[in-house]
Amino acid sequence: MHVLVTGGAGFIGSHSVAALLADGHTVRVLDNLHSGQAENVPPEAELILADITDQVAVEAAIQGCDAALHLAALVSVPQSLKQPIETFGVNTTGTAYLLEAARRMGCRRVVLASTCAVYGDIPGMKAEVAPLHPLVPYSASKLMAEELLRCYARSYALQTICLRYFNVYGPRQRADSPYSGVLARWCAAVRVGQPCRVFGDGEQTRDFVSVHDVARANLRAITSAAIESGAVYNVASGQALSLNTILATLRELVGPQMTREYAPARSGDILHSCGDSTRLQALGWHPEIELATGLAELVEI
Ligand code: UD2
Repeated sequence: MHVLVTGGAGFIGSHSVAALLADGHTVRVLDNLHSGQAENVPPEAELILADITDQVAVEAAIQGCDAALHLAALVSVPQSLKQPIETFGVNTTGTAYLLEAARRMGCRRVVLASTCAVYGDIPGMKAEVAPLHPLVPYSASKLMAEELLRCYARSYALQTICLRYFNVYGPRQRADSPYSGVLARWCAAVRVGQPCRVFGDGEQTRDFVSVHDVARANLRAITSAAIESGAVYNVASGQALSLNTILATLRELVGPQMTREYAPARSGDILHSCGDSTRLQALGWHPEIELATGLAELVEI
């Protein structure tokens, strides 16, 4: 297949590009390098430097592609509270441009990177049928993007699939911004002898899923004939771990030089998040990497 990966120079994108290439597909990347890096893109893939909100560029990029994996997005919860319009512009309008380009150019399938943040803070394990309760502009922007995919699946001959990732971590996740993911920030802090900063009391839980597992889920969503168009699938480990528990694991890995400091909780923060990925597992995908293994890989880098 010929596959377009938007955001393919980024964290999840570059791992997904590698997985697609290894499976024998031809890959084109569209990325504005806002948070991605050109050196993340394997030389076998074509890199187009453009913004997802550049309608003309998106249409040109998708030409000749059988499928698109749509990862280009602003992914930070706190950033979305400060910059809601930018978040809606990139995450929702950008998705509209991609879908329309896919329809016009005869691309057959679009896979969206959505998020468990659409479930909000309602307690309990989240299956795809759980009530939706987006709390912040980021989650609303992704839920609207999902609605656009469902609309295109119903209205046109386009297969669309939404993957709701839980907390993704792994190599190449940026650590250099206040908006970066927590495990990337902590591993970076450990490397330079700084304390790991915990927002809140550290008892909030997250379902951390390795980027390697996510890349395999993306590959499956792009290539599987059994996957249901118009549907949504959780991509989760199924295990909720508190930040304090993860810090204890990190300390076991790196030793007593790891220190921590507590700071006030972030506004918009969900307390507990854990996903049920039974639907995706029925298609043969399983989370394979335990958090301790994934953390060990991260601290070695
Ligand atoms: C992550 C994703 C988001 C979305 C969501 C779904 C990132 C950057 N964001 O948001 O796109 O998919 O998951 O749930 O990947 N924290 C600290 N110290 C730090 C940074 C964070 O204690 O230095 C806390 C933070 O307050 C939160 C938890 O760690 O309770 C996770 O924060 P995050 O920014 O890694 O991810 P989250 O869940 O806000």
